[in-house]
Amino acid sequence: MMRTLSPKELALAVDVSESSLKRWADSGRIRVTRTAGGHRRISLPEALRFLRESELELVHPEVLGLRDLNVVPDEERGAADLDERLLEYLQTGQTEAARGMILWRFLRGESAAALCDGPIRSAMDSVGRAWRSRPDGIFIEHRATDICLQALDQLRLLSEVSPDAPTVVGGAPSQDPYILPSVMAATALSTEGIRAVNLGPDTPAKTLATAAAHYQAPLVWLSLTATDLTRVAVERYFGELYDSAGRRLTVMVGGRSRHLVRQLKSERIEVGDSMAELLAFARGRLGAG
Ligand code: B12
Repeated sequence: MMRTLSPKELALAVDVSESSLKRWADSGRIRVTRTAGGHRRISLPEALRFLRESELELVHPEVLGLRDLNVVPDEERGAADLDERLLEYLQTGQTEAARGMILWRFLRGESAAALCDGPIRSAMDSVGRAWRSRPDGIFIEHRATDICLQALDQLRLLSEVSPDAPTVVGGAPSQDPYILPSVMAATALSTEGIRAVNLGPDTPAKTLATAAAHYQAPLVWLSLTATDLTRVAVERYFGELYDSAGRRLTVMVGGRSRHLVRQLKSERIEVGDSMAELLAFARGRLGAG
């Protein structure tokens, strides 16, 4: 069960009066449900949506159970070099600070897609360049990946997706071990209300086809990153995918090795460079604006 808040709790968290909060609820600025006894209740995702769209500061995040935010010090909130701070947290293994920074930026109004395409992508790029030159590079790379996964999972947990929303499925193909890009895809979609089922790395074509059929997915995403993927292997993968699912499947491909599909002529394969593009394409497919 998703946690709900009383107007009093949310008022306390953002440091406004309970009566202001009730007024906003009654005017429809905040969506509320009612308990059997008629008391207003606000779901946590709805409280966060309201916060993201308002100018209000979350003064007491612990009231909402978002303790990570307390580790973003006040002086950091105005800093111009937020992206560099995030890189430092990822490089030095400051898990709570990195999670707090990403959550704080999300609540300040940045989308998950923008956070993935911007600061997280560029930080992981820097982390990835260090592995050759430092003996501890691979350890840092694995640790940073896990910290990003924790931060993105947190955003996913805080999003609200209707159970009967259309479902987009995706993952990375066989022999591709990369976890983060597909978690980014799932996070970018679900934080915008699009249900996303992530099958993760090393997903056989038949499995992806089974999931697409199960959910009658209007779109499948495929993230290609592994350095040893070949054009032939990718073509074989698509062959199997279409054999199992039928050619009507619409697939959006992205990731560092996305060039491998360039030869694959099909109007049902779209290539994208970013989570923003995935989100825009998914919205178009779902007719969601
Ligand atoms: C973590 C990591 C690993 C980990 C992965 C852990 C895990 N389980 O996930 C492990 C240890 C497996 C690994 C191994 C290797 N790695 Co590595 N790895 C990385 C690193 C640091 C981060 C990867 C990551 O998660 N990136 C985060 C995502 C966000 O970045 P992204 O892929 O660019 O995604 C963006 C877009 O491409 C797009 N996108 C992604 N997917 C999709 C999907 C759709 C549909 C759309 C529209 C868009 C889209 O949106 C994203 C956000 O903007 C990268 C550095 C980097 N720059 O990414 C190196 C990197 C990819 N690895 C590299 C190398 C060389 C290797 C190894 C060969 C090292 C070795 N000798 O063992 C092996 C090869 C493994 C293999 N089979 O390919 C090189 C690749 C160089 C090249 N030739 O392209 C990189 C670039 C590092 C470097 N600069 O040298 N790696």
